[in-house]
Amino acid sequence: MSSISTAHTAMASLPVVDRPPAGQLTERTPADLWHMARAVLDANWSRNHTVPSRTLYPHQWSWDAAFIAIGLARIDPDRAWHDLRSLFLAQWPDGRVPHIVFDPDVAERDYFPGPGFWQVPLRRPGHPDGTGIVQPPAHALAVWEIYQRAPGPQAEAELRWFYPRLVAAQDYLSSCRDAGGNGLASIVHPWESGLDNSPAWDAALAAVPADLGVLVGRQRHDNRVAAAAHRPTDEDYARFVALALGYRDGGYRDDDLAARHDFVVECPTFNALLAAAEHALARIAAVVGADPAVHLDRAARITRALDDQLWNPRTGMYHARDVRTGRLSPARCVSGLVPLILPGLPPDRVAALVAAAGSSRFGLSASMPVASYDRSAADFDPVRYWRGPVWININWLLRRGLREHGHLDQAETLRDAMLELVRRSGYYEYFHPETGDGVGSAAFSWTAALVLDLLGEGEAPPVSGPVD
Ligand code: 9WN
Repeated sequence: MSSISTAHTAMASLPVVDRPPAGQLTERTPADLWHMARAVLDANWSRNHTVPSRTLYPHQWSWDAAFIAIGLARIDPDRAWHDLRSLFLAQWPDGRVPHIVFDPDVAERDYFPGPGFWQVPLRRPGHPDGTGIVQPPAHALAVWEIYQRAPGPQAEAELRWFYPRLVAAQDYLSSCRDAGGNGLASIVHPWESGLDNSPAWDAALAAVPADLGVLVGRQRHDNRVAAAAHRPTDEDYARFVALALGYRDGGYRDDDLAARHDFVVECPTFNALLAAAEHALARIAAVVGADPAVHLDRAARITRALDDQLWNPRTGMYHARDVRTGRLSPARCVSGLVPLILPGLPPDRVAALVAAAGSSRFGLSASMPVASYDRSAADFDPVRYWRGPVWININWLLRRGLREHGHLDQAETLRDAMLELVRRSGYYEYFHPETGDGVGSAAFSWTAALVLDLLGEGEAPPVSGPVD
């Protein structure tokens, strides 16, 4: 596997240290961070893909793969292409990209729910097994990023391989998953959001029975390798399992979802990434000789639908919408700020989202990135995942949004805050929003990958508007 040459690669490898002695913390230079990030990604490489974490997540995850590829593109574009391709080998004939692609060498007991639970019926000979649910469509964005790092004939061949697959994935989400009939994609499970345990789902989940009986005879794996206080409660896990079983036992069908399924929700981050993917596809189309206009049109329509359906003028941010009741979730979650990544957003929305990110509710400052949930909420929880902690992937997206709309100073503040966090604490899965301590998995791939991307940035101009 080839490696791009950078000044960084010549330096000696540093050991990956999860939590080094305090004296070493202030000594970490950007070059140290670069080496440590590479070491995390190397240690998490498994045959043809990168696992998010050796302990908690021993398979390949969908949106993780996109973020990981963006970082790999900074050090080894071949490996980035290879990693992302292995995810798409598990794409379903209907276009959906599974949220997990299972490594056949990992035992069923080492992750729950594994392939035996999902019983995916549509196996293609020679293709890996995955789940039947999806995750946010960040892949077109990743494909365009890798291409930009190392353009050329080989990268163009990759674009030609990915383009029809990415289009099929978008078609699936935009048609089969438009359960509300309003131009937005619905998720059928909190796991599909990637922000699994966010308070954004609480209102919709309240209608799903928490029958602990579904956990009998099934062993949670996450609680065995991570602190229970950091993970979803058993009640929520029972709901997660029941929803997955319901969708599975319905044959993973998407017809009449709002009537048949217990959780059908439009998520602002998911739909923002759906629209951002169309912007990326427009750029890819221009290289592979397809029509960019179709994608720009779709991007504009999704952006309009998102703004029409999910904006709450009272809070000045976007909220998840329960398709079954038509109600917006009352919770102010970071998922409602991510539409900032969209070029076509009305200026007043941009101003409100930037203000919310910098407000005491989300707390962007020179020393701390944006929290995942409203810090002033009574149920704000600094360690339970997605209910308060800081995540690097979401902040990376927010920074992209700030740059997109010309808020370059805040974007730099956010970059510095992210780098400071990993310098102090290491490449954790997420971070305590007050102390900055690392929480969750210690050597987490997307944190390392996106920091590589931040460190590798030159003086490039702000990212992407739509193609001209
Ligand atoms: C379930 C792998 C994934 C991320 C999600 C994160 C977490 C899994 C879990 O880990 O979800 O898919 O068991 O909690 O919430 O965003 O993709 O890193």
